Amino acid sequence: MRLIAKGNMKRGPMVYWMSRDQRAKENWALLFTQDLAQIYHSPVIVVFCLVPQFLGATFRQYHFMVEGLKEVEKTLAEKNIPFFLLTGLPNKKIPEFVKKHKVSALVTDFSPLRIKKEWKREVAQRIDIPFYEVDAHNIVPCWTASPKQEYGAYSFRPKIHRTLPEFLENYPRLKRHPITWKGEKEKTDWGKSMLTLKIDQTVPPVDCLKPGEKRAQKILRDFLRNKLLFYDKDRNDPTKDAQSNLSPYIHFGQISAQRIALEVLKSSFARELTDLFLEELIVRRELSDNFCYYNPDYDSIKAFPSWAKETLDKHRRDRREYLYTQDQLEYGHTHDPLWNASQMEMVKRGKLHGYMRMYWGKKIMEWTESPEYAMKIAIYLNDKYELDGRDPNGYTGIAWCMGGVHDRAWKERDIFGKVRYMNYNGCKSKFNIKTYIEKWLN
Ligand code: FO1
Repeated sequence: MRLIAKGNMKRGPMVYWMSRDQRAKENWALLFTQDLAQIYHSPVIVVFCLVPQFLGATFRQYHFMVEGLKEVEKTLAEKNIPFFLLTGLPNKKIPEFVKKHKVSALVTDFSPLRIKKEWKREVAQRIDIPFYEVDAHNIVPCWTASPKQEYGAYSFRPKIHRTLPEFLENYPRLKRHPITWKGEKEKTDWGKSMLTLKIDQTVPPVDCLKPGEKRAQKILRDFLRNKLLFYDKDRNDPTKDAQSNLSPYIHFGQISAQRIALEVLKSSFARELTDLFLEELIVRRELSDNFCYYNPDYDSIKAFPSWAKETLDKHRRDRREYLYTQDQLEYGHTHDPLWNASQMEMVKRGKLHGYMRMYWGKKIMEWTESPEYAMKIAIYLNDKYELDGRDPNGYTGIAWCMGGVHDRAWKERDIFGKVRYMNYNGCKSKFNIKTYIEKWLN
């Protein structure tokens, strides 16, 4: 927890402005708000500000998020904590709410993205009460793990492992709040709130991943019981459903990485197996928050390491054997059925397999006229179709593909220069390509 802005407490409720960590249980930001409220004998209120559009999110992501929020409202009500859904921009709606209800202090969760930094700054300028920020998303708070942008997992891993024991602890229970809020509270009108959205309604919800805290716990149990054992063998095989499928739930905060890590460590699996999964879940994921937090250009080629910018510049004019437009890529109309299948998996399932994400990104780089255009298309498609789009993990993964972020230089070649190359044969050795193509291209 850290104090964003000082101020004088008022006599009203303590408020948690929920944004990234959309869960009632095991949420450090909410637990901190409740602690504050108990010290000052105040009620607790949770507000969520539903914005009309958010970085290209479509109906697919908003639906997943709102269904999860409905569950949050129910769970909070059982704990005597009212949930307010505000619609509009937080820089206006949050200060209004604070003034109207004479809020004592405001708490919010942490996101490394530019948009959340702006929201926080503008809210802080418009309120005069204490304003706290709690990193409820990472196990080791982003600003504690490292004070600067890390070069790669190798430099970040020791820092995480050194501080992990202090933070990887069990959560206290969210108590039924002893002080009831006496103010008026009309019933949340979810339908009416959804009408305020100005989003692309043509991307449908996915039916294979149902939203919500309870469903996330079920998927975690299923992963531990049926998949973790095969994780090292099958995790890179997109024809097998061997990944955890937890990333959309983590993205919306419907489950915490801390809970997942605690359950994996409690399981009786061999350490080298769990270490592999925890490397992805903890080191790689927190490294992506580190990258986005300390590098404001995380969605541009400006964020690439200098060796990558140099080598890509040198190869800007290399002949591209294939050149595709955004539409051709979006509809999977390239010469490569494997790549087309990966695009269709993203469109249909809303979650492209982790291994295929690399091939998918590398080929966009190879088949477009510039690294800038490649980044723009990859981010656009990822954020339009992926349930976990707009996530630091996504921006970092794309920057890894296009510009060697957190990677090293490789043997120089056309177009990529010294940025790591991936090809069809690389996939052939990993899994049955024909099976994968049949699965997604019919
Ligand atoms: N956060 C909000 O506070 N309000 C929103 O209306 C909102 C919409 C939204 C839609 C898609 C999506 O992927 C994320 C969205 N978020 C929203 C932000 C999200 O919860 C995180 O805060 C960000 O992803 C930052 O990591």
